[in-house]
Formats: sequence, structure tokens, C-alpha cells
Amino acid sequence: MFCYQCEQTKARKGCVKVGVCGKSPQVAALQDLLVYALSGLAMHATRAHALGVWNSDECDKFFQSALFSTLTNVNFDPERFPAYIFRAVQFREEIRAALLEDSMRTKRPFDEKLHHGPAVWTPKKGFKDIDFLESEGRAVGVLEDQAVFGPDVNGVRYLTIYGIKGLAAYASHAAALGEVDPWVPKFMYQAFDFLVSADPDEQHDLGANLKLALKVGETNLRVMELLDKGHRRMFGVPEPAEISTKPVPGKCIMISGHDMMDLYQLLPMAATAGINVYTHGEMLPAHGYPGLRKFKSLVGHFGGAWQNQKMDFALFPGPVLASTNCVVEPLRSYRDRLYTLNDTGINGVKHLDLHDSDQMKRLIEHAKSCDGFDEALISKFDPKTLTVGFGREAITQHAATVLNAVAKGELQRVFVIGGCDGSEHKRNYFTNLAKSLPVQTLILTMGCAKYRLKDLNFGNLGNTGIPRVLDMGQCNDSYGAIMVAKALAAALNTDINSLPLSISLSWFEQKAVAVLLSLLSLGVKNIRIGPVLPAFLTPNVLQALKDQYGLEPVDIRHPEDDMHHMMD
Ligand code: FSO
Ligand code: SF4
Repeated sequence: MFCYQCEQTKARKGCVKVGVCGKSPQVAALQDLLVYALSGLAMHATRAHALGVWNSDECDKFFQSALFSTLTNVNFDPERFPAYIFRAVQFREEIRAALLEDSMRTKRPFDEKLHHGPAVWTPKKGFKDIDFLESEGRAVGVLEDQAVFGPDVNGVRYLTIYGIKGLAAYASHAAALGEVDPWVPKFMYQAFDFLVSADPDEQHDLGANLKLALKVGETNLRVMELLDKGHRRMFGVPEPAEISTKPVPGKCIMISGHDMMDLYQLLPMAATAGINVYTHGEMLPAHGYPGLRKFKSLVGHFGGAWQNQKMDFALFPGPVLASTNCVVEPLRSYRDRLYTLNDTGINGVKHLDLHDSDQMKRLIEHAKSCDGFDEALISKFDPKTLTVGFGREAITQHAATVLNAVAKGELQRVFVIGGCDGSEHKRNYFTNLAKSLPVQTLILTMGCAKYRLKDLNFGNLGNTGIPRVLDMGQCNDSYGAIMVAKALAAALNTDINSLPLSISLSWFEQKAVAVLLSLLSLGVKNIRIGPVLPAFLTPNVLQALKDQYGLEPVDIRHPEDDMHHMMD
């Protein structure tokens, strides 16, 4: 195996024996093969769309969901991948039939490029032989591409692929909320088509590849806009709210991940059954939405960021649902209480469909059979209060106060500290950076990176009554931060890069890659990224990004130096 798609990759080069995340070589090969099969589908879809001879919402949805299954910490179950691969080939053949029919009818020549590689790949031994699929997958990964394109161009190709994976994940969340834009999957097909079938000169051109990567960022902006719209339409505008982490007595279920629709599905059923629901990790921002808070069954939040799940899930006295990333191989102590949903999967762990009433009944029975919280257990926890819900609306409501604070010198700079969290000690950098900031600063957080600051008290900004740390929500709510920055720039009659605003991006996986590309596509400069740089970007490519966008690595050992540079 060779995988270097996330920040924790082995020795900052690539996982080769087994993933640091726990991904097996078999799953790595099956995921590579799935991406290969999807690129064959994309080649056909691009041509069929251009000719107007095929369109399928179902295929668009499948394409996004299949890509989502290959993100870091989503699906570790080898048994799930043959079905994804089969479906990708099945859709490809459906589109091929439409293209052939069109060619016969119109006498338009059938594209030669559709006679090779992923356009025609079918497993000789069928789709059920996992070992055979694994051997096929081993021949179509990063290293095989690198032999063709060289490290620089290949790095940018994978920047695009990982960005599209993040984009696909966000598009899946948006689709769950009923928000789709057909332009988005069309772009994804075209991007994969470029990667596998553009003319060789273009495929090897670093500039053309960088342009495509930025287009991924631009498309991701649209997807984050859809998500923002969907969340508000379904659950209302987020409002600041304080949540105690003190559990309450009673039987319980916990839900982690990003998919608020899963929580929305769960809450009424839990309410009817008298089961309390807790959020975990990236579900915390749910408490800011009026349309979710209205359910009495949503009683609180338990635990910290995704990387604490082994401890948090083990302590939780009820079933735990992993709606999306990040889920990891469970401990034996809670394995039988864990359920995966949607595209998440763990070998041997129950997979649940929240829309299946029989499965839901069994989940509720399971919760009733678990211990739940009682006073003795509750007394073992040290409760904290978390504040969420500072969406773009809550912040822009205070725009006049903020601008006044700028004029009075009470506010010198706004820092965005957002993105992912992770277990590495070096991620303390983001805590230390925040601690080093002068009191005349505001800090906007989003994503699970917020957990790095949750135990600290930063007080208020001068006499404004505005807390210095404002949590804007999930990682996709970086869209809201962009809207706030645009509003501030408009009010001050300037552009985003001239604002007293610094961005420190804590990246871990492919959603963060998509967000970074979105920021670059807007021309945002001088972003600092860490704790370490993506292994797939070579020194030459990083230099190009530094020259063009001022992209800098964080200085892990000297957050104060970074603070001074940014304040200057
Ligand atoms: Fe975190 Fe995981 Fe939201 Fe990521 S839970 S690390 S960027 O998946 O998606 O912030
Ligand atoms: Fe390694 Fe990350 Fe790939 Fe897992 S997802 S195998 S940790 S690079």
C-alpha cells in the first residue's frame, strides 16, 4: 500500500505497511481501485453530459458517496468496497450504452479514449473475489501515477483528488439536507476526466493541474454555501448557546460526525422512547440550531474531539452512532455498542439505516438495555460549559460594535483558528498560538480544532461584551467565516487580504484540503497551515504556492514568533 492523503501519514512520507489510521493494505488497495473505477465512470459521464444524452441524480449521489467512503477515518470495512466498485462499473456501463446508442443514431464517432484503462476495466474474476480486487487495486495507486507524472505534477494531481474527496463529503452532507446543484457532480466528473484522459501535454502541465485544483476550491465554496443554506432551512439560524457537559440521569444514545440530518432523524424517536441524546465531536454545533434544540431529547454533549473517541465511547453508557468521519477501529469494550451510518464502516461493527423503523426499534431497545447515566456515574465527571452558535449572522449582528472596537484600538486583529484536531502533541501549537495572542484580538474557531481552546478562558473583547473566542460551527462553516470577512471588507471599503485578519489552518484530512483550496481560489493570502505540511506536496509545489499565495507552514516550536509575524 501507499497512502499519503492525511496529515498523520507515516514519517511525513506515506503509509506503506499499514495506515497510521489503522487502514489495512487490503482496504487501501480497494479504495484505490474504487477511485480508479470512479474515474472510468467520470470519463463516460463527462462525454454523455456534453452530448446531452444522459443524466442521473442517482449516479451523482452515488459518485459522491463512494468518494466519501475513501476519506480518512470513514470506512475500514473491506466487505463494503466490492459493492461500491460494482456499482461504479454498473453506472459506467449504463452511460456507455447511452453513448453507443447516440453514436449509432447520429453517426458521431465513439470516443477512442473510452477504449482504454478505467473506461473499460472490469474484474476478470467478478466482483465478489476480494483478494482479486485487492490485487487489481495494488496496480492503480499513487506510486504508479508518480512513475508516469513525476513527483511535482503527481502531487498536484493528488491535491486535486483529495480536494475532490473533501468536496464529495460536503456535497453528501448537503444532499442529505436536500441541497444539490447538478453543476457540482458535473465538475467532479470533468476533473477526473482531465486527470485520466486529457491530452498528455496538459496532463503533465503543472500550471494546468494547479488551475484544476483551484477550481476544486471554487466548487467547494458552492457546496459549503449549499450546506449553509440547507442547515438554515432545516434548523434555523444558529444562535449562541451554552451547553453543559454534565450528563443527566437516564438511558442514552450518543451521535458523532457531521451529519445533522441523522441527528434530526434520531431526536424525535428518542424523545418518544424517553432516551436522552448526546452529541460528540463535530456534532457539538448542533446545539446552536433552534430546530434541533427544540427537541427535549437533545440533552447535552459528551467528550471531546474525534481523537478522544476511544476514551469517550468506552465511558459512554449507551449506544454510539458514527454518522461520518472521523471514526476509528473501536476498543473491545464498546465495539458492540458502536453503530456506523451512511458511508462509514468498521469490519464486524453493526451498520445502521436510520430510516429503517425495525432497525431503529432495535437501537432504542439496545439503549434501554444499557446502563445509562445515574447519579453515581455522573459524579465522576468534571462538567464544563461550552459555548457554540456564533454563526455568521450572530457575528455580523455585532458588526457596528466590532468596527467601533477597531476604531478605538480595542480590536487589532481577527484570527481564524480552524480545521481539524488530532492526537499529535504538536497540535498544542494551536492552543499556544491562541494563548499568545494579545487581548486586543478576536479568535474565530470552526471544525474540531475548537477543542484545542475549549478549556481556556479568553474573556471578552475590551468593553464590548463580545467573547474573544467565537465558535462558528463545523469545519464547513468556514464558509460563514468567509462571509464575515467579505462583509468586514465591504464595510471598510477594502479587500479580504487588506483586513486585519490572519488564518491559521489546522489540517488533518481531505475536507480541510477542500477548504484550503477554497480559500486559495478566493485569492486569500498568507494562510499558515500545520501542524505539518501535506506530504503529497513537493518542495517545488510548496514554493510555487508560497510565491503566489504566501502559504506558510506554522512554526510548531515557536507559536509566539508566528503570532508576532501575523500581528505585524
Ligand atoms: Fe474534524 Fe474529522 Fe470536521 Fe475533519 S472530525 S477532522 S476536517 O473529519 O471534518 O473537523
Ligand atoms: Fe496513512 Fe492517513 Fe492514508 Fe490512513 S489515511 S493510510 S493515516 S495517510
